[in-house]
Parts: sequence; structure tokens; C-alpha cells
Amino acid sequence: MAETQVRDVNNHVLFEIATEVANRVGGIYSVLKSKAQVTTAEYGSAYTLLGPLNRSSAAVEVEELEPKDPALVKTIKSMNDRGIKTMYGRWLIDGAPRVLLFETSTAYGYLDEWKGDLWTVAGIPSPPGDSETNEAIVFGYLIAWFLGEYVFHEKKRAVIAQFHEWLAGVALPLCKKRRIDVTTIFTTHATLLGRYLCAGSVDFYNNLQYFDVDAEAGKRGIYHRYCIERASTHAADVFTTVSHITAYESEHLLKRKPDGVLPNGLNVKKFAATHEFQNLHQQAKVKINDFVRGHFYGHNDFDPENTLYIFTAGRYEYRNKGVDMFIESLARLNHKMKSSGSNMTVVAFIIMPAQTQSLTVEALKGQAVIKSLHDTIKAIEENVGKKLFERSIAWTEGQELPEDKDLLSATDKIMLRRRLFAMKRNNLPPIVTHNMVNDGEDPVLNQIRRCQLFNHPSDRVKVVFHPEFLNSSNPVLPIDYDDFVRGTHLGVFASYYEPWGYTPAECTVMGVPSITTNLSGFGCYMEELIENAADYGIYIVDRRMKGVDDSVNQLSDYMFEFTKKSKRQRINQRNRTERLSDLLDWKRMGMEYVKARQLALRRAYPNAYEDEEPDFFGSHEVKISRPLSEPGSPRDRSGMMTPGDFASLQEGREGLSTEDYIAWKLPEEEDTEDIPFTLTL
Ligand code: G6P
Ligand code: 1S3
Repeated sequence: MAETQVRDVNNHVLFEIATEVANRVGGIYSVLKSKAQVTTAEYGSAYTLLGPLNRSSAAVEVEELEPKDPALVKTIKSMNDRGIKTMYGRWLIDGAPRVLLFETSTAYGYLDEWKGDLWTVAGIPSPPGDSETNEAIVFGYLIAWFLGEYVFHEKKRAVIAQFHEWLAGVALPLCKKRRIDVTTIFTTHATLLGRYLCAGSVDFYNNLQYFDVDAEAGKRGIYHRYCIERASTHAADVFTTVSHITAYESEHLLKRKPDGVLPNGLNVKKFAATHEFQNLHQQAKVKINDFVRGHFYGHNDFDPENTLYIFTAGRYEYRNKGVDMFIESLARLNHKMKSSGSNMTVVAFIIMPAQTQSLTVEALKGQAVIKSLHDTIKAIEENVGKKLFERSIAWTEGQELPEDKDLLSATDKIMLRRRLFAMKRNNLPPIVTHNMVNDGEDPVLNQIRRCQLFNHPSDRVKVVFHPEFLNSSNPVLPIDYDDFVRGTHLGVFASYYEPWGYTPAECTVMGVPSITTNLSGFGCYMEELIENAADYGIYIVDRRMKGVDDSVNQLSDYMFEFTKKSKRQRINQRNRTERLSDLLDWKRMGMEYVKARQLALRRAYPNAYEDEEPDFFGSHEVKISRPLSEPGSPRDRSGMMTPGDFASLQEGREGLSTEDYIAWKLPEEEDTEDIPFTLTL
């Protein structure tokens, strides 16, 4: 908490601190990268992201610059003079935010001293041998050092430091103990204990309030990490998370009620006309068709026109990301499609990186066989065309017309026979594209085995497990993730533990329908916003109130109904899905970040607001894009009194609700078929 009241709160400086700045690891990278444009639009050069330096990714993503802010120049110089290496520059993404990256290895000489200090000032233990925690400690001490020096040199402007996740959180208790004159926000994107508990087989959501958190953390060997997370939570002036479901979890596992929810947005790029994104779907689908033809060589007895591509993707967290439920539902879908005599085929992709050795020979062979067939047919096509042309120009009246049987030469026929025989195979098309390090124990493969989804010709549901992230230079499935998503028909994310869930949100902005659950932040958010969400391509499986078996049935029913749609219906639905993208745009979602920052300033510098009406949203700078739905005075919403009074987590309210945040007016529709809602601006 800040001590002085003289800092300029209107003209403040913002630092955002995370371990994934210009360094792709997971979801936080997506948050920072997609949000950069709106944040730089608001702050310009007063916004800097702070992170650890990963030289290989920074070399690609960052262009070095000389800092201009005098306080920044002095602070960096002082740290450099004491041996800390840094890189300052422009992150080469939309918005081009400034980044300052610290080479943590240059500070490891202080590690033991800092570990001792952390124990003394915050009572946080740090056992030897946990390199991830060591890294968090070194990074945290560097950030506290940086902030302390920065506010020493910058005496006029207020400083907000927003920290993402426990890995970046060590500086929070340090800022508090050292009384560094900054105001702080801690945003957690999951809780450590939540992730661990859910990955086991506990009934997590029904027992949240009963867990003995210290004991559970101890049993899992993460007590010291949990201490860092909990200290970060409690030391921050403002504590936030990404969804209401994670807010509820944080309240019980981290023992602080979040002050607000900052849902994740996306940097939405709208096309001038809807047919443009529909055309992109078609183009990307052709690339997936090519892969499928190769992968299923010798078994291409299903028509691409009647084939649907369904996929799930994400970090390999088998139970948390709902892959167990997805596979079981595919088996039930297969049964339903077979017994109803469906003429459709579903190819279900699982894109999740696991430990692999290499691509399989069989996967490579499939693509090679089809490529040879393509090349041969192209050569035959040219030969036939040439012959047909020669015969035609030599033709005179009274002669026989050129006959197709004379056009194929013996050599052409032999070449073609060779290619056809090369496509004979005695095995079924493989499930997995790579050699797995642990094939026999891999949970995804074992579940597929248990459900007997073996790509048999009679199966209407085929499965392809691609245990590596996609990229366009892959010889088997050469396509980038975004293009792949566009080319599919449906994304399925049956998560059990999912604080937000970017994957279905990404589907939505690309106009691809998706199925998610009411245990994911995104699912709850959309359910709250849209009536009859399924019409708009947002299907939500109930994993909260239903038993597992019923949830699996609901998921397979959704997929089965989807297979019955005509092409026309699919095209219409994609149009509607794509229109929802406005809901997920940072231009709107970013408002919650604005509110959190305002709250942080008010808590640290109450005197600066003494003469103002408690206009929490800062009416001078910030435009409110929509009215709030619930009445109540601004004071009720300001969150200035106690943590938890802000936003939806208010005393006496039952369950989780997003209505305090989002008050979208449902439409007076011009065309009810096509326009799901209009936004009240
Ligand atoms: C887009 C394209 C159409 C194509 C359709 C296929 O809408 O603009 O030309 O026919 O996709 O849809 P489907 O759901 O069968 O992949
Ligand atoms: C977390 O990443 P995860 O996949 O471990 O943060 C993401 C960004 O906020 C979020 O979308 C996701 O649900 C969380 O789980």
C-alpha cells in the first residue's frame, strides 16, 4: 500500500508483470498479446510489460529500443551496473507494447540470500531442488527491486503494478513489506490447488469449502508454492481472477474473496463481409481434407462432402480438459450414428502435445502415397489432354470421334495400377500420428482403446490423435492452428477445470461452433449472456448438476444433433456464431481491467479522490460501453469498502452471476434468424 498521497493518479504509469511476456507458454501469453492493442491505446508509452528474458523467443518477438522515460533509464542503468542484464524493446505484436525483460540467470548469485529473506519477511519456505520456485523467487525479487528504484526516480506519477499468476507474484508481499509506493493488482488465472485437486478424482466443486488447504498442498508437495500464491493474493491491493467460477474457487482455496472478475478477451478482427470468413473455412477445410485422404489411404470409403471435422485442443491435462469425457462421448456418438444408419462420417481430432519421439512411418507414408497418386494423375491428365488435342485437330468429317479408351496409354495404366496397389493396407488407419514415448500408459490412447474407437470401416466416428501443436511446416498435417480451427466444423472442450478457456472463445470469433461446459469460465459467461445459446453455436454441457453419465450423454446428443444439420444450416449457424465475436472483443472486456486499475488507485490514494463524487469508473477518461443491469448506487459497485464488494461477489447473493459485469440488451431484432442480439452501447 502506498504511503504518499501526492502522486498524480490521472496521469499514472502501468506495469504488467508475468512470466509469459514475449514468451509463449500458455494462456497468459494469449491474454497479454491479444490485450496489448487496447492497453497501448489507453496508455501509450506509460505501459510496460515486465517479464523474465527468454533469449530465444525474445530474439524473434522483440525489437530492442533505448528507453526514453528518465526514471526507467535510471532504474535500468542502476540494475545493469549491479550485474543484472536486461532487454528493453518493442514487442512485435499488434499494439507494439514496450517490454522490459530481466535475465534471471544474472541474479542467481543472490538466490540464497533472497530465499532467506522471503522466509524472514513473509514466512514462505523454499525447499531446495524446485527450480520453478527458484525462478519465481529470483524474478520476484528483481521486480520488487525494479519497482522500488523506479518509484524513487519517478516521484510525480502514480504507479500501478498488475501481476499475473503466482509465478510472477513473489514481488507482491515484498512491495507490501517494503512499503514501496505503488498500487498493486494480483490476477490469478487458476489456483494451484484447484488444478491439482481436479486432476485427481475428487468431487471438487461440491467440496470446495471443506478442503484443508494447507494439508492438501502439503500432500501434493506444493505447500511452498501455495504459500507464494496465497501471499500474493493477500498482499495485493486488488485481487482479481478471470471468471466467476474461479472467483468462487479462490475464495475458498486462497481465502480471499476477489474484488472483481476480469474475463479474457480477444483481439477481434472483423471481416467486411461474412462470406469472407466462410470462404476461409472452405479453403482451410480443403487442407484438412488432404490430410484425411492421406491418413485414411486405402479406407477412403467416406465422402468428404458428408464428413464433419470435430476437434479438441489444449494443454495435455487429461481430466481437467475433459478429454476422458470427449472420447467416451465419441464412442456413444459412433453407436448412435451406426444404429441410425447415418450417411455422415465424423473425424475427431485430439490436438494435445505429449512426449513423442517422431512422426510414425505410417503417418508419413499415408501422405506420401496420396501425393504420388496426385502426381501420377496429374501426369496422366497432361498425357490424355495432349493426345485428345492432337486427335481432335487431326479429325475430319466422316472419321470416328476420339474415344476415351484410346486415350490412356499402357504406361499410364501401369503407373496408375502401381499407385493403386501402393494404397493397399492390411492394418486399420492409425489413431496417433506420432511415436509416443509412453504409448502403453498414455491416458488418451488407453481411453481410445477402452472405447474401441479403432477407425474400422464400419465406424462412423474416426479418431486422429495429433500429440503435438500444429504448424504449417509439419510434413503430415501442414497447417497452422488458426487455419485448422477455421477448417473444422465443431470444437469440443468438455473441461472439468477451466478458469476461462480460450479455445472455445477462439472458435467463436472464427465463426466455428463449439461445445463447452458450465465448469468453464467461458461457458458460464456465454450461458449468462445468450439465451438459447445453442442456436448461435455455443453448446454448454452441464457438468455441475448432472452425473457424469448424463453429462456424457448430453455431449454425445449435442454432437449427434449437429451431424444431422444440412450444409445450409451449418453455414447459417457459423454466421450467427461469428456475430458473437463482439462479446469477446477486448474493446469491451478491457473495461474490467480499467475498473480494477481505478479501484487500485482509489485504495492506494483515497485522498486524490476526496473532492470527487465516487465515480468509480473514472468518467473523465473512460467511456462506459453499456449500462449496468442492476440498480444500486455507484458506491455499491465501487468496491472501495471491502474486498468482495466490487462486482458480482457480493454478500448475500446466491451462486455465481455475471450480470453485474455484463448487461447486454437482447435485441429488438430486425431479422430474428440472423441477428442474435444488439449490444447496448
Ligand atoms: C463455406 C463456403 C461454401 C462451402 C461451405 C461448406 O460456407 O463459403 O462455399 O460450401 O463453407 O460448409 P461445410 O459446413 O459443409 O464445411
Ligand atoms: C489458464 O491456462 P490453463 O489452460 O492452465 O489461463 C488461461 C488464460 O486466462 C485460461 O483461459 C485457462 O482456462 C487457464 O487454464
